[in-house]
Amino acid sequence: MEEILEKLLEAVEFGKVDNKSPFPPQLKGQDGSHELTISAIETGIKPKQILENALIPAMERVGKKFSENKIFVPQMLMSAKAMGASMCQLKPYFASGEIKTKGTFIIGTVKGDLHDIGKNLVAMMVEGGGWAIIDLGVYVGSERYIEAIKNNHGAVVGLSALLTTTMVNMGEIVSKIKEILPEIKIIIGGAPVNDDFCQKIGADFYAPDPQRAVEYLNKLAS
Ligand code: B1M
Repeated sequence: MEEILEKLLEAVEFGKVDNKSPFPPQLKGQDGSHELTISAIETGIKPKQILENALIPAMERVGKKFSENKIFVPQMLMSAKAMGASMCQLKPYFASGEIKTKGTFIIGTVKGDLHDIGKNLVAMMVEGGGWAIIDLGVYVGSERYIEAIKNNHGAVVGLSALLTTTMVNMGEIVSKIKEILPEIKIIIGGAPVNDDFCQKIGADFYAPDPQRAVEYLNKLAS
């Protein structure tokens, strides 16, 4: 059991999706996260163990290496893809309630902005950290955030913006959410925003990268 989870951890950490995938070269010809997750389930390993002993630690390693500039966006995307292949096999267990999530994270790129690469990375890392994700996509205005929050009691909200022009929209969305639902925790991120801006608009936390978002969320959940 240990061996298969170690292999799965390695596959996700280094972005090996399936046995046909040529990336990463050092794992060429070996099973990827897709096959390893299926084998783990067939061997009788509980989905919760797969998540907690392979996927979450793998994404923690990836997040840490990314924060420390030891890996870059392409490697992180491959890891996220490998994690996604594994999560596809685990989804039915989430749906049945056999795996409990730490909470729900609603994420979107703010109105006026269609950059979604960073937002998608954050969503995948947070999902890998054991959270249920509601991805509202791009061009998201306050009404859609508020509707999603009302439908998901206790959820945490994440806003992403990549344009200096859409930072203004981010501020307006935070104000509208806090006006109606002041207890909701809001994380902001994206290249043009920073901690000062976060405080200025009344958001709760600025995450410079996905790992910092995961760490903040896990503190909220503990
Ligand atoms: Co656009 N674009 N773009 N673009 N684009 C930038 C952002 C820009 C800096 C390029 C430049 O001029 N040098 C510039 C913005 C300038 C500014 O406002 N200061 C720019 C512009 C101007 C534009 C257009 C206006 C161009 C035009 O049409 N004239 C237009 C805007 C369209 C719109 O949104 N309405 C536009 C369009 C596009 C494309 C469609 C072509 C494409 C987007 C494709 C897509 O996302 N699906 C695109 C791209 C790819 C870029 C660059 C090249 C790359 C952005 C990216 O994905 N980075 C970018 C220049 C650059 O950065 N070199 C640029 C990688 C990504 C992983 O990083 O999103 O920062 P990032 O996410 C990071 C962190 O910020 C953080 O985690 C991620 C990982 O560390 N993070 C969060 C992000 N969200 C978070 C949320 C969190 C926590 C952390 O919690 C909720």
